[in-house]
Amino acid sequence: MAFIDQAEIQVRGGKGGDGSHSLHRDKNTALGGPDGGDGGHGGGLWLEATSQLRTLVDFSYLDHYAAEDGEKGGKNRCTGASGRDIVLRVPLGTLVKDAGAGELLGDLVEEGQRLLVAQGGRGGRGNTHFTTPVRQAPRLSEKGQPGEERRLRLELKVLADVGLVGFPNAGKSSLLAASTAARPKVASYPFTTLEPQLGVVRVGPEESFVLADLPGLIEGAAEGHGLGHRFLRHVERTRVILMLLDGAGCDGREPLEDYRVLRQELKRYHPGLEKLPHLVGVNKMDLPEAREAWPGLKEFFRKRKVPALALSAAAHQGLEELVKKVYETLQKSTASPLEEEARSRPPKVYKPEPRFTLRRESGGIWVLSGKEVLKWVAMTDFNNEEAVRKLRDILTRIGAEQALKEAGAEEGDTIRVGKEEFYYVP
Ligand SMILES: Nc1nc2c(ncn2[C@@H]2O[C@H](COP(=O)(O)OP(=O)(O)OP(=O)(O)O)[C@@H](O)[C@H]2O)c(=O)[nH]1
Ligand SMILES: [Mg+2]
Repeated sequence: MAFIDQAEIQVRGGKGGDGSHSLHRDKNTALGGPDGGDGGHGGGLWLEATSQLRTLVDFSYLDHYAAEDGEKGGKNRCTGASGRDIVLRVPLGTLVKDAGAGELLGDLVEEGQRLLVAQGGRGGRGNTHFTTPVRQAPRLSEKGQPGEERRLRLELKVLADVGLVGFPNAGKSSLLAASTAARPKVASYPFTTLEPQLGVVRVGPEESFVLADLPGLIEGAAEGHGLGHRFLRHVERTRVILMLLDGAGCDGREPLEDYRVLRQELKRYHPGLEKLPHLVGVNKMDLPEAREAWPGLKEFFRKRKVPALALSAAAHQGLEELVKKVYETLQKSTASPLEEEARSRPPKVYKPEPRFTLRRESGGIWVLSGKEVLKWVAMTDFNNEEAVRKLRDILTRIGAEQALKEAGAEEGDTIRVGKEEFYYVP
């Protein structure tokens, strides 16, 4: 199955059911009162985190999701049935953003954690609510409110404590296989690993950490070479980076040059990433070339105070020590500094929206707009005079009527709100 770690989807809550404007009739009462019930509420659309999924691939086939609409209200004050909620399952570690504004809506990191991403619309009220001394036999009822609708951007950042970074063929997957129960594919060609692989490293009876084996990086990953940078997003959540170098320089590599390039690519991907605590593992010590190179490498890293260890993933040498050292480093670093940085960013300042806006189109049509106005219009049943009258009351109350007058609207002018058009009557 393909590994997909980002997706965009359109979500919509269910529409609220329309209120009923039924009038009660029976043989014993000459004139019945209003008995129209409320519409049911629309269902909500939720996301839920589960460890059973590893990718966002399901969302690449279908990109529109809607919860169930509420049912219409009925006679005898019967409330319509509420629409069912829909729960979309996403892998643990999914960040949910508004695709437009980019605002972070939630970060689903715990099993079963839920986030409501599109609220269902409120059911319209039936005419029983509108009995007033003046409206003796009201025909007035509301339409259901539309469900909330938005475009979401989902980004998966796997949850791992330690990210394993290195050139292709350095032996990252071999190390994951040697130190965890995971069984990633190991092969002598570059880019064997095409998607992040996770494994749990047991350090002691109670101690463990999650290691992520990431696809190989090469120079120019920032410009899209090799598999590019895109898997580095998964390192952003890790607290420690383990850089694995091929000590034997197979494929004509030079370990120190690899180290330099890896650091550079991390930094190019996300300035600050190169400052995450990191350790170096020099692999393939079962080969004489690696053993020969080791003293020089050891000295190089000692001078720079970078913890470096020699190992052989194939021969299972030096693994215990490496695991211990990684665990120690992990314990010293509490949270990913990059995550912290993201959290401490000042929240965006939102300007309160005006209750409506008014403009005039070229054909002389007045266009009234704004969330609130659109909502009321959507809830109005235009075949129902009472409902239209109520809408007028509302437009007057929020000042739209006044604004039209001041702008010079004249009787008979067309006013457009959303898809509806009506005549202006002062
Ligand atoms: N001699 C020796 N060979 C090793 C060692 N570790 C890995 N290899 C070999 O190196 C090759 C690449 O190993 P992988 O574990 O697939 O390397 P990788 O870093 O995951 O590679 P990509 O997924 O392509 O980025 C394979 O042929 C392994 O058998 C080691 O400690 N010693
Ligand atoms: Mg691999």
